[in-house]
Amino acid sequence: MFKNSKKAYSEAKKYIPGGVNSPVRAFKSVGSNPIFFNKGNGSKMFDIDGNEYIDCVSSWGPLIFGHANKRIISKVNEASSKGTTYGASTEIETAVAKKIVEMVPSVEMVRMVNSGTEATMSAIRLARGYTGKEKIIKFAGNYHGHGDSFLIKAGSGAVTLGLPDSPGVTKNIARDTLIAEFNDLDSVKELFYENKNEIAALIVEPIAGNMGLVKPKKNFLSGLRKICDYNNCLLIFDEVMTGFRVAPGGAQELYNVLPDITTLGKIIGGGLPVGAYGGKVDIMRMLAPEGPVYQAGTLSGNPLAMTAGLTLLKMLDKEVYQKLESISKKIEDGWNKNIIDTKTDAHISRVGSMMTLFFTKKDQIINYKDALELDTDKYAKYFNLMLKEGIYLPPSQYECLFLSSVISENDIKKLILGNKKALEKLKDG
Ligand code: KE4
Repeated sequence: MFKNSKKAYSEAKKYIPGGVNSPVRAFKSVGSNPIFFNKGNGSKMFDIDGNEYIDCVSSWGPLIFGHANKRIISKVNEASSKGTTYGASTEIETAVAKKIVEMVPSVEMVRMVNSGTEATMSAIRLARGYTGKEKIIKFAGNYHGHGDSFLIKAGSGAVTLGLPDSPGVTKNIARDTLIAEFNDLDSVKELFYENKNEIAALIVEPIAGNMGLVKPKKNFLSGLRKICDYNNCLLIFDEVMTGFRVAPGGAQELYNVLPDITTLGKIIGGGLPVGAYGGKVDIMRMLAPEGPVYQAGTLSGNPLAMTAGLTLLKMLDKEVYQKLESISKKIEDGWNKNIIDTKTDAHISRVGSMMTLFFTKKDQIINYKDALELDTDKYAKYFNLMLKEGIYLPPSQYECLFLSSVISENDIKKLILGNKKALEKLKDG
């Protein structure tokens, strides 16, 4: 089933550390070798052994319209025929910035970068420059990319690889990053109490997606807003995954809580490398060349990536979100029925088209401690059983499914049947 992928993997390992350009792709936490893909079309992905899969990962979020969307591809082809980069300004960068300002409630100005990590790293530097303070708060189990300040109990790849603190992060950096408990406002208050007037920013995934999908408890996000206001600290929403995914204006629109800075990525690149961070004018004006906080990037605002992103953002009308909700709810309902019928110790957590099936006896996962008790061995078996059903899930229990708007009724039937067969086989051990 995976002969060519196996060969490709051993070749890749000769030249690329671990044979992959991002750790989660190595499939370490699901105990198998990575699959190599070479084609996507709509809701399907095809590997180099010719196997076809219904894609439930959407490249970790960007592909809300599925693979090789005709409109996006033709616009990018048209743009690339005029060149790939100018290293100078283009009008399409302004058009994307304007669109983001229109769509994201708290964003008045925005700077483009090339990845989510660049966005979060830059947002933290901006917050420190704006407030003159040095410490930051993040939450155990939240992942904000691989910037040094965040690899302190990262909740994505690092947890999956069982490496909460990465070697190479200096103790001075670690010292300026304080860790709070997601969904626990008291843990936040305590840090502010112990570090009076030293905290520049609190960064949070408003809907946590790197412990699997963990929703904010009622009043958690509004509570963070109040605590930050009281302590003169900037509130940063890391919406790299939730931005444009759970609503046109992201989680901040869904929960009606406005951060001071928002980080974005994935969907705004339409599958090409893009990140962005934005916020209030007086904060953003601190950025060079207008202000003293330095940040730059050779390919920031790249015309091809901007073309893909703008084309996609313009397609995000309310029908798309209605479609995403109906597709996602049908899958959730079908899988919940299977969980009951097969008496599996599992439950589903979902916001819009982001979803996780947790293997656990607990009836809810509310923070990192809960997440660390998940049955990751069972998830690994489930992942491989679903592969055999032609269903591609995230290769880690600590990740979310990202469903696309092009999943068909027939795909939904296959997803429900495949899940039932996989859960039944899990029961048989
Ligand atoms: P990138 O640097 O990978 O573009 O974005 C970093 C990032 C920032 N913030 C959040 C909330 C994120 O989830 C991410 C990256 N997401 C992971 C998936 N959970 C990327 C997958 C990977 O590491 O290969």
